[in-house]
Amino acid sequence: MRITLVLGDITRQEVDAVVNAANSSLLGGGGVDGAIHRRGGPQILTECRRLRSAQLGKGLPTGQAVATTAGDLPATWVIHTVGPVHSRQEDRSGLLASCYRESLRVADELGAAVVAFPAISTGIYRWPIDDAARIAIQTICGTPTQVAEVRFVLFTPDAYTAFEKALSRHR
Ligand code: AR6
Repeated sequence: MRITLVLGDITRQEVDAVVNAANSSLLGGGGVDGAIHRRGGPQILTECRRLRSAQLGKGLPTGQAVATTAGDLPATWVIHTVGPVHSRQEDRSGLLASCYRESLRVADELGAAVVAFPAISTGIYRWPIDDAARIAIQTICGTPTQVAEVRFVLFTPDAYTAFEKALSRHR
């Protein structure tokens, strides 16, 4: 599997699947989630509502992932995952790792070859970027998958640099 880094907007990526840094409600929010629903159009929310009324009555638990259509995005699917809110009292890194692992598992189920990830939990959920980048890279590299390319789409130069560093440490 190839890992690539891009500085840019995840909603512009022509990939098989884009991962959404969602919340448990699956009904939208700010950050990546807001951008995906805005640019992807109402079809994504319709499918999220359907999931909520079917198997996800209590919402999507933190660390898990589920797929919907990508609506008007230049991708085929959106894989929604719920990152943990960062805490200084409690180590939630297992849940952050789980987001990456579970998203890859769903990507494999879909047959997605190229998958774009944001830096999950590093915005509204306040996870320090260097630590989040380390967890993301270690988990992706340590998870067996059929996905051919994982593309990290970083929104700021700082996030890009953090992922570059994490990747070079790992290689
Ligand atoms: N493309 C790529 N990365 C982006 C984009 C974009 N268009 N927009 C922001 N980022 P966040 P979280 C970066 O807040 O921390 C929502 O309300 C951003 O700079 O989107 O997991 C959900 O509904 C940051 O580095 O996700 C949840 O309630 C990273 O993406 C909550 O926010 C993640 O920031 C989830 O918070």
